[in-house]
Amino acid sequence: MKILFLNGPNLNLLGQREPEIYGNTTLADIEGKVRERAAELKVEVDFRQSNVEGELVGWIQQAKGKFEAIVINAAAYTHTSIALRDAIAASGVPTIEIHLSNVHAREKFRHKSLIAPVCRGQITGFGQKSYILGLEAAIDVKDA
Ligand code: CA2
Repeated sequence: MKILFLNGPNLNLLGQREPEIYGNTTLADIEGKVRERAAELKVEVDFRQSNVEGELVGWIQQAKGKFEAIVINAAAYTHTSIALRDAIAASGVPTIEIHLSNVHAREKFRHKSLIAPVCRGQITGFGQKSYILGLEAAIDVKDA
């Protein structure tokens, strides 16, 4: 089984800015933890980040037939991107939405996710553990 992890804008800055919200862990650290758990669970992962909406859309479009699930932290595009929502819906690949912070406990504009209705579920607020929970959820949706 292959699972595609997608990370949206500014997540490349993790561990360098706003540690009070996002912690000191870098995206590379998180990728390492995801890869460790994926090895235990005997699944393959591809882990990508982009600050460009169209690049994320392209990766989602190409996922069909190559990946059995997508785990996405769309970052700020979660709250703005109809393009990402349409790409997820069109791909037919089961997709799990994840967030480091609890978006529902933050500013009102973060409470709305445009991608949530086309995702299988949302994991939000568990820090880097959200990625591990996303991985486990992705394996579960494939078995469901
Ligand atoms: O909590 C999450 O994972 C978010 O997806 C993170 C996004 C935010 O826009 C979402 O509402 C919730 C922000 C990612 C940017 O991360 C930064 C990390 C360090 C410094 C600046 C931004």
